[in-house]
Formats: sequence, C-alpha cells, structure tokens
Amino acid sequence: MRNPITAAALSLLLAAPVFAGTAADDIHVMDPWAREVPPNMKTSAGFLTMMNRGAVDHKLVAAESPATGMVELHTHINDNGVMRMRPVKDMPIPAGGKTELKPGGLHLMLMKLKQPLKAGEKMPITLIFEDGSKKEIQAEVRRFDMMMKHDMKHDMHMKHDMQMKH
Ligand SMILES: [Cu+2]
Repeated sequence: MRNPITAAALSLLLAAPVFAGTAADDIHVMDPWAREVPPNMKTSAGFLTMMNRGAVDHKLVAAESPATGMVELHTHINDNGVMRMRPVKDMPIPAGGKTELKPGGLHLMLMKLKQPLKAGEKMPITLIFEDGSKKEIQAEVRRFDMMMKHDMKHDMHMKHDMQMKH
C-alpha cells in the first residue's frame, strides 16, 4: 500500500524542476507608485521594489502601460555633480535579493502620458522580464514633495536675507 504513494511522491519531486517558475513568478513587487504630475506634463516616473524569491538571477527588461505611449528603464548618474538620467538596457534582480527603484536612482520613465496622473489614482504597469514573462502591477499615484521642500527652504533663505537687510 505504501509503495505506490511513495512512488507518486517521488515522481512529483522529480517532476518539480519542470514546473520551475517564470521570472514573473519569482519576482515579488512591493510598494509600486508613480509621481503625480501637473496636467500639462507628459512625463513622470514610476518606482517600486522587486524581490527575487527564486534561485536564479532575473532581469527586468521592459515595461509598458496603457496610460503611456512609452516606458523606458532609466537610472540616474552623477555627472560631475549634475544628476542626469540615462536609459539602461535592463535592471538585474539577483537571486534571493532585491532591486529598489526610487527617486534619484533607478526608475521607470513614464513617457507620452495619455492622461494626467492624479494623486490617489492607480496606474496599471506591466513589467516584462528576461524570459518574456509579464507581471501587471497597480502603481499608486502619489504627490512627491521633494520639490516643495526645496521651495520652502528657498523661501526661508529669502526671508532670512530680507531680515538681514533690515
Ligand atoms: Cu528618467
């Protein structure tokens, strides 16, 4: 009675590698979001963290969204003190590791926006991996206030300067 069960279990174990997951199965996406932009702006950026729970390295090779005409994979480089964006061919996600897309670093360049991105809305983005597998995510549109903070500091300096003159 036991032998058939053992044999069945063994054949399942042996068969397991055949059903090894695609990149999309291995990659878990955390906290996807896109930056809110004014209605006249046709370009924004998307951010997320990709965790690779698989045993092999993966790569994000492309992305697309019905809300945009084009999505490019970008990074920032420091070019003699000036932050510049550069397209990258892919974004590696090492086995057991994670790759973080965040402001000032790797990002999805959302180009030719077909509609304004308003905070609180969801934007569907499809991630495409090196084996052609795809994962659709819903990025939450958020206000990103780095610029506002900068402006506030600027205002404070101006006020400070005005006080100095008195
Ligand atoms: Cu960019």
